[in-house]
Amino acid sequence: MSLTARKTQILLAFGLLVAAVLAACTSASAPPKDINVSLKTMAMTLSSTVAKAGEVTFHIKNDATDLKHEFVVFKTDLAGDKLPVDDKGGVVEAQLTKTDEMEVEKGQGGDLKINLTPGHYVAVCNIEGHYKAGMRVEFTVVP
Ligand SMILES: [Cu+2]
Repeated sequence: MSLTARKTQILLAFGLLVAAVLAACTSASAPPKDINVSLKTMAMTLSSTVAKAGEVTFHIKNDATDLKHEFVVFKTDLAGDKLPVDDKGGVVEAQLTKTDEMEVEKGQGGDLKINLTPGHYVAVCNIEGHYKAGMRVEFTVVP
């Protein structure tokens, strides 16, 4: 084999390796079935705002050092800041479709598994005043 052919072969092999790595990276960014949830006074963040339909596990951590918080998940087409509230600012859960919820003491954590169908969801902390103070986040479940 000539030196040129050998070089071509090496370049081809390298190209295939790059393509394989790129493909692996692409599949790694597919919607997750595990989502990390951080609760703070007064904020809520998710490691991903897109999830894959089916059993989704929320790994919840209450990162606050002062208060207990909740993670309550509603399936709704309403925007995160447009949920029905009572005169104390609490979300009226009876007017919504609640999938599940978990309370987490300050500094503690826990896993919550929920079977989710495709659609739009809003998660909130429904301890009095916390929703209005900003403890809410929207996410989408895709097929
Ligand atoms: Cu809260």
